[in-house]
Amino acid sequence: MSDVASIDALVAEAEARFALAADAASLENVKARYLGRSGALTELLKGLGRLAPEERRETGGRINEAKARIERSLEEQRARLRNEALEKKLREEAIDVTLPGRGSGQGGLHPITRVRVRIEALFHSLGFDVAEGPEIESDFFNFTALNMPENHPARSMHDTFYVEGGKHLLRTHTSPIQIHYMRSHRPPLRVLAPGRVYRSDSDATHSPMFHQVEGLWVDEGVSLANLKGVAIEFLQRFFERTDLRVRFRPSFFPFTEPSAEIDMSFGDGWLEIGDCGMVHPNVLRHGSIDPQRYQGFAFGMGIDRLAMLRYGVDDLRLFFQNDLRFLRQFA
Ligand code: 2U9
Repeated sequence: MSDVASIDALVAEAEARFALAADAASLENVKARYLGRSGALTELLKGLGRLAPEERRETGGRINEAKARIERSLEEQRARLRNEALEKKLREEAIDVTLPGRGSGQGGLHPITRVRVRIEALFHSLGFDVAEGPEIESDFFNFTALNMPENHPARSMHDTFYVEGGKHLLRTHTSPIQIHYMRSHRPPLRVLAPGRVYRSDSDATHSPMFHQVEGLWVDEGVSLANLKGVAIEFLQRFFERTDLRVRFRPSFFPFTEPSAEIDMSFGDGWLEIGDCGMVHPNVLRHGSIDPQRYQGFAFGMGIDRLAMLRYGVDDLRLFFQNDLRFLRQFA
């Protein structure tokens, strides 16, 4: 069993089997048959004891040589399997760097954003600060501070989304921003308050979420004349028409007294574009401002409506459908 021919045959058999192994696990399994504790070589070495000393040394040498050849073959086959695995991984994860890219669009500002930024810039040039506030407001800041106490009928004209039992709500106008601003700034103050507002209302000209911009100017001796001056200046600049005429129609809002609606000339007629008035003394008081010493005017406009007029869009909903064919026209 331990003659030259059978040892060579054993080595050849091991080499052949190693070469057939398809993966590392089966190669290590095959290895055990030859090099393991009860493998073929170990069995051969055990048999040495039965041989004469002279023969034992020679056969022992051949067995060790065979062991070295088998180990070398094992190492080669391990390397082969490592290479095959790597080649496979490289093939599967190949990236064709010559393919044309998908392209990355430039992007652009939403038309509502463009109009808001334009309004902010115009008022900034008239000395107005721009302020923001939370979209979830307390009942107090959205209504009570604006001279609409509990059960005031004007509250029901705002189709309000209430959250968590009625103490908080999605703001129905941006006016609470100015209440916060008055409480944290001393007059004289000029502030613009743009932002998203919410009312449960939906058709071609009403969206449950829309955008308002309001302005507030508080100082000693501020009058309706200042209000008219600012409104006319803004509208003429916004629509880039120095011949634009502006008309004030008496109206009513709980937070202003007197109050007016602002119309601008449009073709042969008039178009309502905003609302305004002198800030009600109760509202100044809620803003920690002494109405005996200070007066103020306030105004409000719909940003979406200004955008529809500026861009000639006839359906408000187009602004909120995120159809790129529509949006790309403004980029
Ligand atoms: C404070 C005091 C007064 C802001 C004003 C309006 C009139 C108004 C509408 C315009 C069209 C809402 O977007 S719209 O639907 N705006 O009716 N807002 S005066 O008055 C204020 C604001 C804040 C502290």
